[in-house]
Amino acid sequence: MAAHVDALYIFLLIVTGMMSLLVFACLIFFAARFRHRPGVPAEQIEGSTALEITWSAIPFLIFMVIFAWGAIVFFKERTPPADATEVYVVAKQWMWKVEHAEGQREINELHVPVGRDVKLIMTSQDVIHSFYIPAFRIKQDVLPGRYTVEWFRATKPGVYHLFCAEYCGTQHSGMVGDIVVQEPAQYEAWINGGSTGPLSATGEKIFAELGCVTCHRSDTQGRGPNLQGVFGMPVQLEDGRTVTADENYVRECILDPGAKRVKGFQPIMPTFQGLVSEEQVNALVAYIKSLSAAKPGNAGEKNKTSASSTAPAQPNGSQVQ
Ligand code: HEC
Ligand SMILES: [Cu+2]
Repeated sequence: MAAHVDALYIFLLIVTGMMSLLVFACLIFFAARFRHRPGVPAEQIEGSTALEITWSAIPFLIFMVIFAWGAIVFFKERTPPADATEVYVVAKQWMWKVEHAEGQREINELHVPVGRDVKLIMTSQDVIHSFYIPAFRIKQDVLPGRYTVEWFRATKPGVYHLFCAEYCGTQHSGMVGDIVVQEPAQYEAWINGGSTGPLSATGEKIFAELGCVTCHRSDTQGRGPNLQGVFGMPVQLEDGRTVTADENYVRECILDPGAKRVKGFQPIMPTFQGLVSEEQVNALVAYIKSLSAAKPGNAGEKNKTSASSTAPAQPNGSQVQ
């Protein structure tokens, strides 16, 4: 995004610079030209409709250009491509914890391959932080209690600064890190070295350990909905609303199930607030996502690891109930 943001910014600088020059040039010229001279008294000149329309219409058009251009850049920056590689980020006072779908974890470092779209799914364990990579011109607040996302595609290998850009306590200024952009081959070697297995597989384990499986079975006999193919699909709620099962929805189902009850089920799902860490929630989200073909981005490799036996039902994301 850097080139787009910079182009807009340079345009703003040129426009405001030229306006300043124009204002000062007129100021100096008029002050000299119409000054009070002995025998020639300064006179007040008032009113010119043509002039007023001109200096309203031209700035209006310039502002609309800035508005449209800014909106285009903004929506591009705010909309992660559907097939982006997903990376989970958990912020805490005062560090960045990163977890890749492949299972690699790192602290205050984020390894990414050059030329690939990367989507960060971020949350905080305590206060508000902000994930800021100046070189990529992206910054996004990281909030406790929900996910926020941002995305980028690194175009040049190298090491780039990561800063926390939201004052978050005593050692806020030390909450920094490195974005390590590698050539694809180097990155493959890194991502495959010494990992604990895919994040979705970790999630599957937690899903069993916490007893989620007792209610959420892969057939229709469970007391809770079958979660196959749910992710990315619309869900009908008890109160009549329809919501999309995205990361924030799954997260809320786990931590505050009362907030959105699925239609046609007893409200028996207990809250897991306080029982699971942010990392465990991320793993559960990754697992539930892996049960669905709706996300082309990671469905591929994850389905192979955790949902191969139940895969056939998925392509049209068949809805539960
Ligand atoms: C006691 C049974 C029970 C347990 C244990 C349970 N759930 Fe649920 N879950 C339900 C029921 C019933 C619903 C549907 C009603 C509702 O939304 O509360 C549901 C809904 C959900 C949904 C929304 C599904 C949809 O179709 O939109 C998700 C996601 C979910 N649960 C995940 C989990 C996870 C993860 C765990 C384990 C940490 C878990 N559940 C444990 C019973 C359970
Ligand atoms: Cu911070």
